[in-house]
Amino acid sequence: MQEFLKNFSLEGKVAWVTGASYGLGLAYAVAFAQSGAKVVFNDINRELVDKGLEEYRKFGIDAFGAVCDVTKEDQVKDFVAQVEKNVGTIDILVNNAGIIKRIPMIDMTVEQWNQVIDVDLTGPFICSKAVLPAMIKKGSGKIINACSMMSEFGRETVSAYAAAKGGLKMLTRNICSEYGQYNIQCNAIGPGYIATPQTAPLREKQPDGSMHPFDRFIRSKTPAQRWGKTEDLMGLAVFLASPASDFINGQVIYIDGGITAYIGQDPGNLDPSKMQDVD
Ligand code: NAP
Ligand code: GCO
Repeated sequence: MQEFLKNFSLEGKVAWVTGASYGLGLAYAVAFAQSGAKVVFNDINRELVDKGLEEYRKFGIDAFGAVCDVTKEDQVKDFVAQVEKNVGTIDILVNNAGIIKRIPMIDMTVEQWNQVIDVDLTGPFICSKAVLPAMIKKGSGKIINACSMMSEFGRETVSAYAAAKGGLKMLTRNICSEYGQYNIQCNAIGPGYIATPQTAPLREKQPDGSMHPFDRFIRSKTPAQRWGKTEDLMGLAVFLASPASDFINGQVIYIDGGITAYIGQDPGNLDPSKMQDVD
C-alpha cells in the first residue's frame, strides 16, 4: 500500500501557486507543502505577501513569497528567475490568481472587462509561458488552471469572468495539445461555489437576518446543499500535481458538490434548519 501512495507524493518538487496569500491558493499551497513540495507564491502587493508568509508559518511551512502581478510579463519573468535562483526549477504551476467583477454587461466598461480578462486569462498564459521552457528541458511538468462553474455556464453580471474562465478551459486543452509530448500535463480544477473572500458577497445575510437570495439559490442547485470549503479542494490539487495523474491531460475536473450533475430544486423546498454553514 505504502509503495502505491508514493504516486501522490510531491517530495522534491517546487510548486508555484499564484495569488496564494489566502483563499483557494493558500489551501492548494498548504496541501502541496504537506505532500512534500517546496511552495513558492506571489501576490499583488507586499502586504498580501507578508500576510501569506504569516499564514504559511502558522502551518509550519517555510514558503518563498514575492510581489508579482500575473498580468505583467516582466514581473512574472523576474519572479521565475528569483525562484530558480533561490529555490529551484518550478515543477508545478497553479494559475490560481483571479478577480471577478459582478456588473451587468451593458454597464461594464471596456476597462473593467479588460481587467478581468487580463488577470483571469492572460495571466495564466503569461505564467504558463514563463515556466514551460524549463519544464520541457526537465522532461516533466504540471500546470493546473483555476476554471469555474463559469467555464460551463453563464450567469447574470459575470460576462467577463465567464468569458475568461471559458477561455481558460480551452487554454488548458491547448497547453495539453502542444506540450503533452514533453510529459507535461495541463489540467484544470473546476470548483463549484466555495466559501472564500471572492464569494463572500453572495453569502451575506440580508438586513432582516435572512439568507442572501443567491445563497439559497446555489444551495438549491447543489445536491450537497452547502457551499464548498477550501479543504474540499486540497486532495484534487495534490492529485493533479502528482505522478498519479500523469496520464490525465487537458481535463477540467469539477469539484462542486454535484452542481454540474443536478437540475436543482425549488429553493423554497430547502429547510434552513438542516443547512450546513461552512464560513
Ligand atoms: P480570492 O479569494 O479573490 O483570491 C484571489 C487571489 O488572487 C487574491 O490573493 C488576489 O489578490 C490575487 N490576485 C488578484 N489579482 C492578481 C494579480 N494580477 N496578480 C497576482 N495575484 C492576484 O479568490 P478565490 O475564491 O480564492 O479563488 C481563487 C481562484 O479560483 C480564482 O481564479 C477564482 O476565479 C477561482 N474560483 C473560485 C471559486 C470560489 O467559489 N471561490 C470557484 C471557482 C473558481 P487581491 O486580494 O489583491 O485581489
Ligand atoms: C459568481 C461566483 C462564481 C464563483 C465560481 C463558481 O459570482 O457567480 O463568484 O463565479 O466564483 O467561479 O465556480
